[in-house]
Amino acid sequence: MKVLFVYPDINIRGGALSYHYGLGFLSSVLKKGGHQTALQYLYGNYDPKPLLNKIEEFEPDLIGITTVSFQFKYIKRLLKDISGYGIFTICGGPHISLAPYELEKTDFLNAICVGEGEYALLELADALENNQDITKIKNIWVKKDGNIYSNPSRPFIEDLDKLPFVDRELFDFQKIVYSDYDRAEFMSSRGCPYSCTYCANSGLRKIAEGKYVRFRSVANVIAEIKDVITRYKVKSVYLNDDVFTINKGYVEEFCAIYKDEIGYPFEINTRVENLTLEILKMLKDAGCYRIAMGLEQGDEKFRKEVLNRPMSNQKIEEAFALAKKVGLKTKTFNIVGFPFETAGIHMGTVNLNRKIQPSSLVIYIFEPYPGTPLYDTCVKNNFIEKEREDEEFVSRTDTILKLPMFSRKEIIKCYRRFPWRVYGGKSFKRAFLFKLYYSKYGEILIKLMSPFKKIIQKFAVK
Ligand code: B12
Ligand code: SF4
Repeated sequence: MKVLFVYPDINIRGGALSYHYGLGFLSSVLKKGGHQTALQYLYGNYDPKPLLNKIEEFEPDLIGITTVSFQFKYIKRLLKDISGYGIFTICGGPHISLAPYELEKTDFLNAICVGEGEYALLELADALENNQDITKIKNIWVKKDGNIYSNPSRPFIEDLDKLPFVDRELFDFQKIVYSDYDRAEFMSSRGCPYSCTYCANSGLRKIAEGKYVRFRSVANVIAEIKDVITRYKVKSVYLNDDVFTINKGYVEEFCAIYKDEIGYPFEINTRVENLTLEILKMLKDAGCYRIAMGLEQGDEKFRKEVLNRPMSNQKIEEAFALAKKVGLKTKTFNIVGFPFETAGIHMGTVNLNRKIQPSSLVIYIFEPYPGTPLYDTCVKNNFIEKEREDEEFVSRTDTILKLPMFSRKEIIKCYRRFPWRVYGGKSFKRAFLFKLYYSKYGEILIKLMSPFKKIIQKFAVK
């Protein structure tokens, strides 16, 4: 059977193309099962034409679309635009897994996958190909003759090593690497042990039985990195796990083997609670050049009570100081525009970043994801402006919330001024470049400057 995957990445901020591990896994498993796969990557402004052309050319029997909440408004339009072909459609991914009620409400959508899709989609493709019953496949919900067949979930995949490596060929992977400073991305785990109220992990962990946080074996990850760096031109590696350092023994084993067998500079995501001088030294010694940590909000009480992130400011400062001590670059992730936040509370985020002086930072405007506690808070308090939900704007640069305590205008102002407030008077080049990046014209500038972005990045975060 021919399966066409769709990766909608519409109106997303930044100049890099991205790989999608979820689709990569699905494609590998389907190919192994004897099916053919192809991809339509939709980037930039909404435009269904490339997808329509791909359908004409590939003639798929099944169309599988991956969903994040922000893209779902475009997905509904796409489903309508391709409905004339009468091809079986299925959506999967974090949004639909946490908002399965969309199946009933969405026209031209035949099925959804709740949770992990590898074995479920394979069973569906096999069943469709052989004209068998498709209404009893675990993780797959089907809409048929006006009925919804909602099936139970299968347990989380226990042994990730049993899965094939992701299908990098499904994408133009070399182009993705080039667009991301010659960096190739990998994931050594699935799941996160924490439950921050704004994050999809808080809901995803509940949708199936079994162990949620799982790591692949170090040998399996190293073998994949070796395979990728041999086949593609890559200069550095990004381990994009939610939290790479959960297990000290794993980090130790990984660093020892990585240093010997790979040796490329690499970057990870981590949490301040996991960081000790010992772990940081191991990472540095193995070639890690930067660690990225979610700071998200700098007011300790707010962070604990509203976001369920109980780490203290002191712990955050210590972790960043230790990282600097061992010579690692740092990056903070920050959010503005949470429910119950005010411009004054947001200044806590500014002040903490100002103290830490990370090598680089990311700020975005809060987006409520269905299926998370903070989304429910927004609904309960009537904070979501329903009429603005389908409005077109670049993701995370605007808000659909109407907060009595923090106006939309103020949120956008705080978002744009953030880098200057953090770096102003401390690091002129960072203040200037990040200010440009987050300015009103940032999106256009990113596009114009993309041929020079490697030079700019070097200059900005050195
Ligand atoms: C790596 C990552 C990225 C990378 C790569 C993109 C990607 N999705 O792979 C980058 C940096 C580019 C990125 C960008 C964004 N991300 Co992101 N990202 C992640 C992260 C950390 C890991 C994703 C992953 O690889 N998981 C492992 C794979 C195996 O799981 P999976 O992708 O969910 O796929 C499985 C199932 O969902 C299912 N499935 C998925 N798609 C489909 C399709 C079909 C047809 C079927 C049958 C099944 C199926 O089967 C897959 C295999 O089991 C997650 C957090 C997380 N822990 O999941 C956030 C996460 C997915 N990102 C999120 C967001 C919001 C974004 C952005 C919108 C941010 C922005 N504004 O720029 C963009 C959107 C990009 C896009 N168009 O999808 C949110 C989504 C929440 C939501 N409800 O919308 C998450 C969950 C983090 C969070 N804060 O909660 N992201
Ligand atoms: S630590 Fe990060 S990935 Fe884990 S639940 Fe919190 S925000 Fe999500």
